[in-house]
Amino acid sequence: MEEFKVLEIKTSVFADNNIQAGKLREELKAEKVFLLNLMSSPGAGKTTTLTRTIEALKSDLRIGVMEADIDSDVDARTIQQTGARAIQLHTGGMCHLDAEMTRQGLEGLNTDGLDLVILENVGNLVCPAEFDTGAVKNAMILSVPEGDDKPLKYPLMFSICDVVLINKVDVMPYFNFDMEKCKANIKLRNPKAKIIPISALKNEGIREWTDWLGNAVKAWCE
Ligand SMILES: Nc1nc2c(ncn2[C@@H]2O[C@H](COP(=O)(O)OP(=O)(O)OP(=O)(O)O)[C@@H](O)[C@H]2O)c(=O)[nH]1
Ligand SMILES: [Mg+2]
Repeated sequence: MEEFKVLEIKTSVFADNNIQAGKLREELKAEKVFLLNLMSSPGAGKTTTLTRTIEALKSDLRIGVMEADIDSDVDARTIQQTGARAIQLHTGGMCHLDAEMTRQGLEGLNTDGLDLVILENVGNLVCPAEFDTGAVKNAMILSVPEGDDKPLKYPLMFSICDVVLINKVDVMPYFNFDMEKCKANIKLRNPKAKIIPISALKNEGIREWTDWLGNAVKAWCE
């Protein structure tokens, strides 16, 4: 199997990240490549969910993954085992990616022949929400052990996401987590957000998520 690259990416020299992000989206549209920005706090289940997502979609879509972390290459190694094209991005201590860093990652990954690229952003509920990466859609994972009040505490993150996956529903009996309250808290921040409860570990709820993602990719690439 092909070895993946580890790329040190540098923060933007451009003053206006929003302009760079808009340009990147236009280029992705022209190339018919769909970029998903996946965010969560550390350990909510991004890599596990990505593994399930690739398993479900790899017969229909050619998929690449950019694993962004401050250090290590464990996530790219995990993703590479699925057969998807993978790259590990090191952010030089930054807790988020901006559009220029995302562009560097896409160049390092090489998007030729890909339909879907997923960026696993740095685990954090604050900084990644503040920077448009140029992605077509934003998704986030909130996991049950984090608590149903997180949409109230981290409003920006919930307000910018098109989809919120509520992961680790298999451990709900062990936590004081009220699913209906959590959904209401998300809707308070973002009435349009699609909310999908899943267990990435048990492979539950993944079909609804991958149907949503597959349809979004098709609509973008038409
Ligand atoms: N019980 C349970 N555990 C899960 C589930 N999904 C992930 N985990 C576990 O949660 C831990 C973290 O999962 P990862 O997929 O590495 O989470 P991550 O968000 O990629 O973590 P970082 O990249 O470090 O931020 C691992 O021990 C997983 O096995 C789930 O649905 N249920
Ligand atoms: Mg991970």
